[in-house]
Amino acid sequence: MSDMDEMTINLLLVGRTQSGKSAAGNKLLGSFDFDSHLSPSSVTTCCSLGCSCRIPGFTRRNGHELALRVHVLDTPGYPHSSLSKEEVLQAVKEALAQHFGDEGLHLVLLVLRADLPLCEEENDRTIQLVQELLGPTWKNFTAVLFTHADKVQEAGLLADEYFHIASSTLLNLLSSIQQRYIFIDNQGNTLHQERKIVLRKLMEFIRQNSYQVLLVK
Ligand SMILES: Nc1nc2c(ncn2[C@@H]2O[C@H](COP(=O)(O)OP(=O)(O)OP(=O)(O)O)[C@@H](O)[C@H]2O)c(=O)[nH]1
Ligand SMILES: [Mg+2]
Repeated sequence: MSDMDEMTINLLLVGRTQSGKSAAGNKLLGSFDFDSHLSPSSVTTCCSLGCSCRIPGFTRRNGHELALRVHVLDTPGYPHSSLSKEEVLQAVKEALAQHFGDEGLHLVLLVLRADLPLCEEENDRTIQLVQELLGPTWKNFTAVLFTHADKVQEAGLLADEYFHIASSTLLNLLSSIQQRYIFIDNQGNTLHQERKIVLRKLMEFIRQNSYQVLLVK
């Protein structure tokens, strides 16, 4: 909380390289802060913080109307095409301490491509990284952010059907984080209204977690 009439939410993006982390960060911020493009090598090689403009009258808390500010920490993917696991871990730990060391972290967004199967080996690697970053309470602060929702839609898959045929690895992951997930399409032009819907859903996850923050010093 940064002001009496304003709330700031601190978000961390993690996930495999080229999953759409930076594009998702831009969408959440309503900006183009992060370099995002198709590449046969990892684009993001260091952590960077993006801060949104103030969104007036976004939410209410204890009977008061509050504006919202969004802080997003974009990170190098893991596995990465040129950084080792230790290098990614070190970079993210330092950035977390630098940017969210005082205020804490509200939510980790584990970015997965909705159009690719989640396999056990990949999931184990990512979860291990998240655990090493955040400690044993990581599950309370993690939500899955599915990118490439446009591809799923193009394939004519509805949400029920998607989860009916999804891998057991994915279903187990979602169950372990109390079904906190959101689908986004980073491809088209982001409408202001669409961004608000995504942010409202994230705020709901944060509210359900009693606005707790994870201290990452
Ligand atoms: N169709 C579609 N393409 C997407 C979506 N999200 C990201 N992309 C594309 O995927 C590619 C990689 O996106 P990035 O945002 O750079 O992904 P990243 O995870 O930050 O990648 P690294 O920094 O290399 O680890 C880009 O060409 C994006 O346009 C999406 O929701 N739908
Ligand atoms: Mg990136």
